[in-house]
Order: sequence, then structure tokens, then C-alpha cells
Amino acid sequence: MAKLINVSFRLPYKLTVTKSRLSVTPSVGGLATALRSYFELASHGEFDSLHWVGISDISRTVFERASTLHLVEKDNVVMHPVFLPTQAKERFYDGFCNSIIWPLFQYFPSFVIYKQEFFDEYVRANELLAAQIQEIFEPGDTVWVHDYHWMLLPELVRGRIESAKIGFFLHIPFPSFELFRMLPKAWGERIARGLAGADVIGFQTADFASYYVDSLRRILPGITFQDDVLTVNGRSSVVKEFPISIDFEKYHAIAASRQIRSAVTKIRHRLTAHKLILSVDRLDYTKAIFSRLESFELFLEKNPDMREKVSYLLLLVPSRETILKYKENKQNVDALISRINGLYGTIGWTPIVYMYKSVDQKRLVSLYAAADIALVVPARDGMNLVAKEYVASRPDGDGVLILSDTAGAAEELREAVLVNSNDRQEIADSIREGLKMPKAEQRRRMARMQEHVREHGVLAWATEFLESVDQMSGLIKTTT
Ligand code: ADQ
Repeated sequence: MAKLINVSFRLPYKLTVTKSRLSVTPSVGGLATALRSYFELASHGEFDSLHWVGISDISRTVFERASTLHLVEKDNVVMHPVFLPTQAKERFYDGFCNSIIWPLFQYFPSFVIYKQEFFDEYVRANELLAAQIQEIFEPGDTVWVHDYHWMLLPELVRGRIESAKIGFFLHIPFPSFELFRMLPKAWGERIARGLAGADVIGFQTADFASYYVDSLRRILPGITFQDDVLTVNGRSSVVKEFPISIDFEKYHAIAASRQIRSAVTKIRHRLTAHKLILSVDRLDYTKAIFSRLESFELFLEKNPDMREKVSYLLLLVPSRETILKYKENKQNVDALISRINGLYGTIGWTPIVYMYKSVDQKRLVSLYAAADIALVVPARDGMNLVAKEYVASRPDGDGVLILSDTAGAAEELREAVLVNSNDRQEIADSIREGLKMPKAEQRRRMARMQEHVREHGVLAWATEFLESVDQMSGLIKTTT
């Protein structure tokens, strides 16, 4: 009875307690969405059950008042919530994860707040998870660790269970050594070694994989790397790219449904402007919303003939609102939207339609399907699933994707209109180009992107990753 034990910061379902009753609702976010799709699609391969370890949204006291069990089961996923006291969670999550690793790995080094107590809490949280995994682990199980919150876990789990099959996947970029070396030496070493405890260390792109190997080489003497196999102290791991994806068919089918087609007609009818540009993001400084708005403003300034003929729908989901940089970013974005709308708006036309909330999947797909252009121009992104979701949600094969060349997705979606996220002039010109692009050209580009996303969906992603973990750990066992 082999289990797949997934580990991520968040559980795939959000736990809340109202009137002493525990309720369990799906979480929003790239990883949760992608993995839920995988488990809906797959017959779970060799696994009999899927377990998930992550940090609880509610405190231990509140949880225990509502549930007598230590785990929660929903849609065949057995969740093991781990509880962190408020201060520990702040230092670990807001602190080390999101005020150190997130900005550094996404090339915002001046946003990093270096504090030893953040790192200490990061170590403690990783140790706590390792203990939890050991408790539920049985021989034959596979542990799949996700993302930058748990970079010490592979080594910690390996230390407790030598024979465990362990995979690690990093959803965000791994930076070049020049950035990585900005971490205090002891922290960098722990992280680099921590990852090397896995049988497979997966990245979104081949560049990120090579940056990791390069950093490790400069930190630890005597490592070797050949044909994607890294060897540290006689122990081998596969290091390579596994670009994450989406459930193409699901988005495509929703977009083609009668319900969504009629929703699209309504959206277009309501917008007085003829053309619709859409952005969908978490409100995060790495998504470069501010400079995107400036680019749109530049477009309006340079193209007076297009005013009142285009609306820009900005759908932002609230994110990490307790962190100062996020609060500042939101204030700046809000102020810029009102300035642009105040300057260019008319009685019948609001240039930027701003929604600051999460919407459900059908609503999201109806917006993708209604948009002439998806403007996806983050400063840095490990992958960016929004770009792939837009491509999948175009059943008639038209639409224009404007995409940053610094998003991982740009490695695969080469037929998008690729731009530099800092080049406002280039983005403004691309908007004009996109609005004028003949349908035949749109279809030619979209067809190739759809073919790629269809063939490289989330099921293939997870299957290839898990098969690679299985092969690698088998190889290690037979050679030792
Ligand atoms: P994120 O930075 O969260 O993920 P992204 O890949 O764009 O970025 O995923 C966001 C997800 O949230 C998408 O599925 C999108 O549909 C959804 N979403 C965004 N805004 C929404 C809204 N207002 N309402 C509803 N849903 C919304 C991290 C990395 C990425 C990487 C993913 C997956 O930063 O680079 O692609 O993990 O590995």
C-alpha cells in the first residue's frame, strides 16, 4: 500500500471553522490548481492513496475544538495539517520565505530583509515537517516536496529515512550564483545541500537547473554532474527541468461550452469598448503590475485613435497582504489606476476595469475567452500558468498572448509576442500590434501554442516527475 505524500506550504483545501464546524474548501493558487488537476486526471499510478502535509490555516486550538481527528479527508486526499504558532509562522512564512527567498530568487535583492531569526525559524519549521513526514511514512511511500518553503526537507527526511523515495520541485526561479551568494554562507550551504537530499530535483527551466548545479559546485567541493545526474558525497540525484502545466482539455472544454459562450457575449456587450485586454495575477511586485499599467498609459498616450476602443481588465487576487512591500505595491497600483482612469476616462468609457478578488474557474475562463489580448508581463516568473490557461481557453483558436521573455513559460510559448517587462515602449507597441494583428496570424500562432500545451499538460508533468523519482531511487538501491 504505497502512499504519495505531497508536501507544500498550503494544503490543497482551505480549513475554516465557523460555529465549531470545520469546513474544507479548495485553495486558489498555481500549485494547488495544478496538482488537483493531476489527481482528478490520474488513476494515481502506483499509489493507493494521496496524503498531503502542509501548514494549517487555523490554530491547533481552533482545529481541535472542531475535529477530534488529526487529519482531514476530502475528495480522497488525506490532509495532515501542521500547526505553527503565530510568531513562528510570521518569521518562517512572511519572514524567511517571503522577505528573503522570494525576493532574492526572483531578482529583487534590494527587497530582502536579512534576519537570523527568520532563518532559525525556517530550520525549525522544516524540522517539524520532517518529523511529521516520518510519522506517516511507510516503506515504499514517495515523498514529493514542493517549493521554496521546504528546501531543507529533502536532506532532513533522508537523514531520518535513508531509503525514502524523495522528489523536490521548485516552482519559482533558481537564481544565478551572483544572486544566490548574497545569502549568508551558512544559509546558502544548508539550502544547496538540503535540496541534494532528493532523488530528483526538478526546476521549471533548464537554466534554473544549471544555476542550481553551478551554485552547488561553487559551495561544495568534489561534486560531479553529467547527463542530468548530480553526485554529492557518493549519492546521486537527477537535476533537470520539468516545466509545470495545466489541464488543457478542461480549460478548453469549459471555454467551448454553451454557458461560457453566452457569458462571453454578455461580457462583450457590457463593455462599451470594442477590444478587451486582460491581465490575471496575484498582486505581487514580481508580476510588475505597476510598470504594466505605465505601459498601458503610454499606449493610450501614443495612440489617441485607440482611446475609447479598448478596455483593460485587471483581475488581481489579494496576496501576502501582511507584508510591507505588498501593502506599498497595492497602494501604488491603486493610485496609478485612478490616475490613468481620471486622466483618460470619459462618461461612457473607463480605460481600466479593476477587480481585486479571486473568481471561480468558470468566471476566469469566460474572461480568458472574451479577451482579445492577454497581457502577461511579470518581471520574473518560474513558469506563469495564466499564460497557458489563456492559450487553452481559446476554442476558436484566435487571441494574442503578450508574454515576458523572463517568465518560464516563454521557453515553451515561443509564438507569443515576447517582450521585456521593463521596456514600456515595447509593451505599448505590442499592445498596438496585438490589436491590429490579422486573425490568420493570431490563429497561426495560437495553433502552435495550443498544440504544445495540449501535449505537455499537467498529467504528463506529474507523471514524468514521479516516474523519474521512481527510476532514480530504484537505480540507487540497485547500485548500493
Ligand atoms: P504564482 O506566482 O501564484 O505561482 P501563476 O503560475 O500565475 O503564479 O499561478 C496563479 C494561479 O492563480 C493561476 O492558476 C490563476 O488562474 C490563478 N489566479 C490568479 N489570479 C486569480 C484570480 N483573481 N481569481 C482566480 N484565480 C486566479 C507559482 C510561481 C509560478 C508558477 C506556479 C506553478 O510563481 O511561476 O507558474 O507557482 O508552478
